[in-house]
Amino acid sequence: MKKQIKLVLLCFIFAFVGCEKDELQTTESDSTLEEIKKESFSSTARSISVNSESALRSAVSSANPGDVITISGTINLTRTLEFARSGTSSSKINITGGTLNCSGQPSGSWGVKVNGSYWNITNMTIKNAPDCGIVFQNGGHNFAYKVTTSYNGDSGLQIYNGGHDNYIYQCYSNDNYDSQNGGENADGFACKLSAGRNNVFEGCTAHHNSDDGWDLYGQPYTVTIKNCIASNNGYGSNGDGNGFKLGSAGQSVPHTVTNNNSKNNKAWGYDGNGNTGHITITGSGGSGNTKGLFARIY
Ligand SMILES: [Ca+2]
Ligand SMILES: [Ca+2]
Ligand SMILES: [Ca+2]
Repeated sequence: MKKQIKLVLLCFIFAFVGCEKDELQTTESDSTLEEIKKESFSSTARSISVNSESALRSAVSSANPGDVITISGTINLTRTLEFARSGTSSSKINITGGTLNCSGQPSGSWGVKVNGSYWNITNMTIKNAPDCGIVFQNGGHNFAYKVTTSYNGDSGLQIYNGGHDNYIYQCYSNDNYDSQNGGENADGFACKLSAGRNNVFEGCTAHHNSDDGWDLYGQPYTVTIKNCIASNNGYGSNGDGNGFKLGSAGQSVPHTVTNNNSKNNKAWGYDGNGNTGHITITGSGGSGNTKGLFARIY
């Protein structure tokens, strides 16, 4: 209400300045105008610390560019937490710290869903979601740093459904397991089916996930994976167990997979999985994978 009154006042003053400039004399009017302009056009970034689900939801659903939301301790989520708002290229929305325990969510829920753009998500653990831990879709230009996804009921961190220009840096994904499918689906990191362009994973680790370490199944655009480690994946009885699954049959997508280490996975270290695109595999190696290091890499 206060904002509306100020807006009306602002419009009035603009009109006044435009039409009656000669008659506007006092410096007091000038300074009032400056003050109202300032308050109307710049949203003041907030720094908020939250330690409850309701406070977290409120901070996230009203987040503006530049905000810093700090999670303190562990918050138990009773349903999916959605990041729907967006920052800007020069002023991200920042959310950092804490643990989100998603075990109380309804069956089939993702722990966190990022539909907005320009979020910095840092130093956070997301665990025990019935389905994926965190899913990036629709939006883009999101940055995840030191995000750990563990013990979720599908992939730990997934990008799909148009999610683009996401940079996943030094994140950690382990022990994700879709027990209802015998572990057929839960990958450490999945960028698959329908993700957009320019997604990058750098310096991340996936281990002891029930299906694959990384999975680019059906991904139509080049994904970059560098300086990452996949180890001991494929623990589900139905798990495929590739360190890096780099596409699928019927595709020709040239992924870039540089300086990675794939070790002790149940199947292959690196499997093109029928993707006939040229995969640049420079500097990538590994050891101890049951089937071998490279399969169907062209
Ligand atoms: Ca699922
Ligand atoms: Ca699978
Ligand atoms: Ca998979």
